[in-house]
Amino acid sequence: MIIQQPFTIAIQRRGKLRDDSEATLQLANITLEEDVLRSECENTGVRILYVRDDDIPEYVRQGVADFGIVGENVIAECGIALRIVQKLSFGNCRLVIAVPETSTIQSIQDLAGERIATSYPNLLRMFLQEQGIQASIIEITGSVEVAPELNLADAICDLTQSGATLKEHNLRELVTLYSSEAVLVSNPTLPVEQFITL
Ligand code: PRT
Ligand code: ZN
Repeated sequence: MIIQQPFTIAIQRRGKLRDDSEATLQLANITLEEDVLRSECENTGVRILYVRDDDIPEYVRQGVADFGIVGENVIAECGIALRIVQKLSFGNCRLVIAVPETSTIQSIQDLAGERIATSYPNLLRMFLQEQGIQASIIEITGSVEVAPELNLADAICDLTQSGATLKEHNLRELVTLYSSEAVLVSNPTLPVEQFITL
């Protein structure tokens, strides 16, 4: 990425995307600071906002940030229309439905009438609708993988990368709903080429 004029970019403050986001920006000579909410890079004049990943689409939609780096899964779930400027080849993961290893649920049709815990209710609802399956969506914000153990749900719909977490909780994958990676996004009205050349 070559910078044509300074801009504001929102990235994840802490979490799985932080290090790779930093490495991506470093390639454009943009340096980050630790444990701050915002900073301005001396080399380039680029302003950085350090936020929760879930808030990045809204920052970009509102124009508070010109660009953002976020998982496609977050954009798809919130439904905000953003331009994908570049796929970044990190943060790869899949949104899957998984069930306890001992469950009698063997196919997606067997999910009919069952309870599925997730932090991705919109993507799950769309998938179930497409498949013509009626199931209850139990919306929770974290630790989705323990929901079956607690008898809160019969299945989960959650992100997985290595699969280790599913295995730890004796869960087996039934189906992949969505494959995701981190992307550089902008507001659809932003004249991207005035700010950067890829
Ligand atoms: O605080 P903030 O809201 O910013 O962070 P967060 O906790 O919501 O997000 P974070 O840092 O966990 O993830 C940020 C983004 O990284 C996600 O939106 C995805 O785009 C991407 N990503 C890539 C992942 C994973 N891989 C991943 N493995 N997000 C979450 N996971 C979870 C997974 O659900 C499991 O619980 O990490 C755990 C380990 O996964 P396994 O399969 O490797 O065991
Ligand atoms: Zn988040």
